[in-house]
Amino acid sequence: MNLSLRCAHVTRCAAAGAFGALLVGVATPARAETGYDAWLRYAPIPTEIARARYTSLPRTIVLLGDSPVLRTARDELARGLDAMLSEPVALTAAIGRGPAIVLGTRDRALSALPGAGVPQRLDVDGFWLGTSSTGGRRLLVVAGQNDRGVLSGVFALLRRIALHEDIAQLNERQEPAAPIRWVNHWDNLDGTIERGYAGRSIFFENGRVLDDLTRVRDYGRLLASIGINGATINNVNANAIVITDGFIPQLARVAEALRPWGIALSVSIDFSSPRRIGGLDTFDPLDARVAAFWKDRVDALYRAIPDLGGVVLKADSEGRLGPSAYGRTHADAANVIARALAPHGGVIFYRGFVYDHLMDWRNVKNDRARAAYDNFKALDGQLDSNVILQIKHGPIDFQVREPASPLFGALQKTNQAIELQITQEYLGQQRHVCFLVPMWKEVLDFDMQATGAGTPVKDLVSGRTFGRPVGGFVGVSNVGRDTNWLAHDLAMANLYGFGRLAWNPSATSRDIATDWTKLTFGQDPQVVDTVTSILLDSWPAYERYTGPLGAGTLTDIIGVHYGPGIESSERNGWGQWHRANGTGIGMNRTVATGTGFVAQYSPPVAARYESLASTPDELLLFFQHVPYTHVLHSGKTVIQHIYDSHEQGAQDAAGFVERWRRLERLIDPERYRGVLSKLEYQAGHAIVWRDGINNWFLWLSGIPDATGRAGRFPGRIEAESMTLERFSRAAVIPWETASAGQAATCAAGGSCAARHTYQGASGTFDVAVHYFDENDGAARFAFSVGGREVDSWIADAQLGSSSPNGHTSTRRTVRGVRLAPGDEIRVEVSPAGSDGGALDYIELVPVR
Ligand code: GCV
Repeated sequence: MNLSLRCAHVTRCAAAGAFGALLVGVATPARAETGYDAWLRYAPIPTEIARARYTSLPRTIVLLGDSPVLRTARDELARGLDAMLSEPVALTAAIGRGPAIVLGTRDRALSALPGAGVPQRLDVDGFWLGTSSTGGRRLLVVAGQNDRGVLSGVFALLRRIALHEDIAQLNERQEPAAPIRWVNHWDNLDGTIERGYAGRSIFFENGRVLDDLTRVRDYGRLLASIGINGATINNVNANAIVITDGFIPQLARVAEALRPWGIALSVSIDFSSPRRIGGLDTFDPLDARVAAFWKDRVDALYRAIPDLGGVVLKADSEGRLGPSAYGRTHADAANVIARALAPHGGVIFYRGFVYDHLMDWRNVKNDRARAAYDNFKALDGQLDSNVILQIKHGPIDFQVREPASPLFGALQKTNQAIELQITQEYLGQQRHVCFLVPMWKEVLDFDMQATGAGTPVKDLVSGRTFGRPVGGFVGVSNVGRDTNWLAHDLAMANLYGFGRLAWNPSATSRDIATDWTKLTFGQDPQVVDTVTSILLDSWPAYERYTGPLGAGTLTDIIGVHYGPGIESSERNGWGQWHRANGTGIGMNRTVATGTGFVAQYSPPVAARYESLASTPDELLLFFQHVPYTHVLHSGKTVIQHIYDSHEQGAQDAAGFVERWRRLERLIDPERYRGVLSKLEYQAGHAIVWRDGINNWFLWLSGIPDATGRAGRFPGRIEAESMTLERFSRAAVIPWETASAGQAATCAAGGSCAARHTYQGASGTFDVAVHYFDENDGAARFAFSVGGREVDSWIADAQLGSSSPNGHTSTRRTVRGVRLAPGDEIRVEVSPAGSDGGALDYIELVPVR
């Protein structure tokens, strides 16, 4: 340990010496609550709790051994204790006579403290937290199976303290469910992120690794605190350059930033690299020159990064080149690279996300859901032992609800990892709150009945069921440069939850949500109840207003995957079909009359999905095509369920705003306001979804809503029916994403205005102004009543599109507007850039 350096980084240095104590309070910059520290805020513990629970906690940390990860563990513990308990701690390298917290690997702890109860065995990365009074001293021991285990143990201890738990009598042994707990990033070398919604890459810019890797180190800290042990930093749609001699030193810098946190770096590779960067005329995996190329590149990677985790490969999918170019199998492709990695102890994640995106949609027997199984089932047993098949959790692509991929249950001699998407690509893109842990758990807990009952997905992927040497969990985590990492403070619960589940997939959604809330927002019971319940209600709400009954997320699947775009799924080769027509909806995937996908499940599971009677309502349209009048187990018809669900979902989203508002004085103003504006936006966009989908099904089915709500909008005044100054009327595409299919657009230059003279009874109203916030400019909107401007705003959001449609459709509510007969309501729009400042409607909602 370089003591002079250490002193430079601490706020108080009282004593130093070879084995002497160094009293430190590790500097914790006082930060505003920006969300940057996420769940590692280490908020000060109230004095009465600190006195009651932590007075006897030793203030000396003894580190047995030395390594970058062990030093990180010691420093993190010092940092956390100093921040939470406001007392400096002493750091030493030897156990003295006084009380101490002892950190070390199990082997070292066992030999230094033979009677302390350290377990003889621990699984890889596991740890033990225990208290002992060996030799009359009070000791708290954090023993790890390895250095990473020590670090995880330290974070577990800090979490207990941050949660105000009693730690007087610790005897806790924890081992992760699986050796693979990795994140993937879809970052491009130019700094953009595919499906990233929180700013540019924290790793890359302009074709290089960023000079300042502070954020990477801080991200490593977040990941380590939840037990993640690997990170792939570049897009699976990989740039071949990453493994060139010119680029590898840059990767090494990222590896260096992550190493102290016990996170192994890995890279996505391009299968055609031998041809693109290797000077060969082929990338045929069975060509000896290609094998030599991979060996050369992998050796070069390991020379620079000896602890590289491995590589990730997307091949023969969505236009990426793969072994099919030479008539070779995926096993040929995976194994040629696996053999180059094996001498270094590296692994290759071969993605199971292989499908034909140019499928003939007219053939009703075609089915994208079949692809993963059809491509890989026959290869079971042919993949080398350091190949891991990385399988998306459902058979399509991270839709709002999918059944578990049948491939999980079909492989007995292949290592697997489940791929979960933390990034909310189809689930609101971190503008909508959608806590994904309950959705993931449905899949992880699902019993595939691979060899009879008792083979849940979580045991298959961890390798437990069939005794595979390696397996686990991969989360696609597209954090960005936004201060709070994922743009929405509540979205961080998904990153946290992924780590907790990868460590222990049996943890409950409620426990994860509660812990995250307490760590992120504090312990006030009202805050904890409210935030936890919003999280737990959020996925069901999102499902209700976007795609109930297993039809998929009814979004624009050939665009940005965000707002409604129901017909975009149909009549193209991408295969996310819902097959809605005038009489019914759903993909018939049965064996008897459909695509036969159901047969990919084990017989008992297949039997459940084959029969209309036993298919659960929530997955009905994934497996069956039914008439709109089909009666669900709930007793409702399918069409009425669609109408009701969308009404309910929009109400749920509105309810989140009301629930959050009650926390105003209980949460710091920065995060309170940040989340509030996101929730208000979400409530407006949920209405866009509700109206788009209900109008579309009302039109297509011709069956009215029994409650009379679908298609009826009391208080709504269409922009195109207002008195328009310089506005033009324009059709919106797709039609269902604008009220009455049209908008008033201000493309004429200068300002445009829409006027309406109120003729109803006097009263107070919340007035919703519904407009389109396009990417390509920043239109100014002003709302006036009787010549007085009541509200104004700039529409400058980045919603993924520069046209009026379901992505850009946005609602602004002007609250508490007094209206009397004859009052003129005026919306004025001043476009800037090419944003046409389109207005859809205003809606008057009486305030009771
Ligand atoms: C990185 C979906 C996404 C793509 C993604 C792909 C994949 O198709 O929309 O952005 O590509 O999945 O997982 O490879």
